[in-house]
Amino acid sequence: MVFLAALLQVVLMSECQDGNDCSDIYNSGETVSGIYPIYPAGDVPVSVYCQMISDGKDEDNGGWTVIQRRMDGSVNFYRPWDQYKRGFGNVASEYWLGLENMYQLTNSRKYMLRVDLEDFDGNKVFALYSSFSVGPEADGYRLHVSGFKNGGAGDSLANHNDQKFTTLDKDQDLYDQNCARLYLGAFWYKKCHHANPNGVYLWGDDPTIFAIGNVWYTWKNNFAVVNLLLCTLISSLFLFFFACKVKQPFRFLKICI
Ligand SMILES: [Ca+2]
Repeated sequence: MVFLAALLQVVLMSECQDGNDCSDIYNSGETVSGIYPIYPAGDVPVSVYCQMISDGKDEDNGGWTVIQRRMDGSVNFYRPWDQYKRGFGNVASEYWLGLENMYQLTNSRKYMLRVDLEDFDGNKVFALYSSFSVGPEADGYRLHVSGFKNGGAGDSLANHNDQKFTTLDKDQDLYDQNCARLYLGAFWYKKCHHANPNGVYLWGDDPTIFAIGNVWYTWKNNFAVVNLLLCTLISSLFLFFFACKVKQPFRFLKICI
């Protein structure tokens, strides 16, 4: 009886509480994409865009938490450390969820990461990583990403694995200058990047500009293949989504390596 009462309490609590992330919200019956509150740290709500997929392949279906998105150049992403830590932008359009929120989420559950990319001609590709986590601030919010599967984009994050996060005012990269200042973004730079999704929104191709745009180095560079919808999950309950819908041309040059 005591056991049943405890079980009932757990069930009632799970039904009454909002989810820690979009997968919880999806599993509670909300299957419409939109803005929802999530609780990365368990108490303080954070607004986020949930990409809900219920009519795709089994591996795509679920609630995906968008942690970064570029889509119209409406938000300036060249910002200092405290803003990348806390998060900024507009959850209805372009935003960064915040490193602390990413740490809190990925510290408590196992997540996969999906990077969706689209160019100005409407070509869409993605990269999928079966494991994604961000370390604590004390360790520079270090990136841990592995288990790459190609959705046509190629693997431009391997170069960034195990790197600390660098912003214009906090240089934690391995280059002798500040990569964020050199390439007008903020990221888990190494020396400096193969991917620069927080770079400048360029609105079109400009061959005179080098590496400051939303670069995904491996796309269309003989590394990318087909398998556009390939996607596997660790668990249907724990999905993670890194929407980087970068509607601008990509640069295919290796930088500072
Ligand atoms: Ca440096």
